[in-house]
Amino acid sequence: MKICVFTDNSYIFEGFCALLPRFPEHSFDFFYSPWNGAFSPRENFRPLRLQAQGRDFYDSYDLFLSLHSKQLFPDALVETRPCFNVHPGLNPHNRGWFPQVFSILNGLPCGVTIHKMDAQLDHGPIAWQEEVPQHPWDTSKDIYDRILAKELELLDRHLGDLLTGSYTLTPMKGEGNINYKADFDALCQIDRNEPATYGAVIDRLRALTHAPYENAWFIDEDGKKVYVGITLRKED
Ligand code: 0FX
Repeated sequence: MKICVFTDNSYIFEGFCALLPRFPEHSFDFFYSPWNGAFSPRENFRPLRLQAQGRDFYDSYDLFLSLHSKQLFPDALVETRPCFNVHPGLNPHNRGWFPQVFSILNGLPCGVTIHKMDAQLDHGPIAWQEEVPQHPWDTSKDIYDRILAKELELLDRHLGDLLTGSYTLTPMKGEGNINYKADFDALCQIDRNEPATYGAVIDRLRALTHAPYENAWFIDEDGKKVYVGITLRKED
């Protein structure tokens, strides 16, 4: 089988590659987004704009995988070829951008979903999914690290099943909700005059604390951004 993998996440890429010696009968080609400055071309891992590809490219693979690819898979691809997405969220909850950030704020569950892709974002019947725990002392980074570990655990357990077609697809339980990058950007701007409970403030800062990123900010008297994060520690 010839498999085409699009990824923009180095941690998942490395973890996925570590599984491949178990599947010598299959061949894998890897691509990343041309605007992804974190990667540079190497053998079998090249930048490629998926939107610029056509039918010949689609037909040259048996299976397409998105491992945190920042590129939207074209409708013509997902509607005609088997495409699976490894998504860092528990569909249908908080589909889209940075699911765990929004789970901290709206209390919906988070986790990992491996699903067949259709033309909608993070949407389609589910092959495997698992929730990860979230606690009141977690930041976005704490939950995200758990999600990444769970993604590799599910891939370790199920990649063989995916490659042999040994899975059952289950429809999503409803359409859920969806968040976009603009929703995340709006959260980052803190209005110091906005009334809020301590609980809401702590949750907003937990959701936006994710080293090494500086997310939450307010503007000071000099018109400069001041970045804000939070530290939480539960007693032993
Ligand atoms: O690769 P990824 O973990 O995933 C994101 C989306 O959440 C996912 O739904 C989509 N399928 C995928 C293609 O893109 O994104 P990342 O590596 O850019 O960010 C990882 C985490 O880092 C994110 O969940 C929150 C945090 N982060 C990231 C950026 C860029 C921040 O807190 N601030 C930021 O500015």
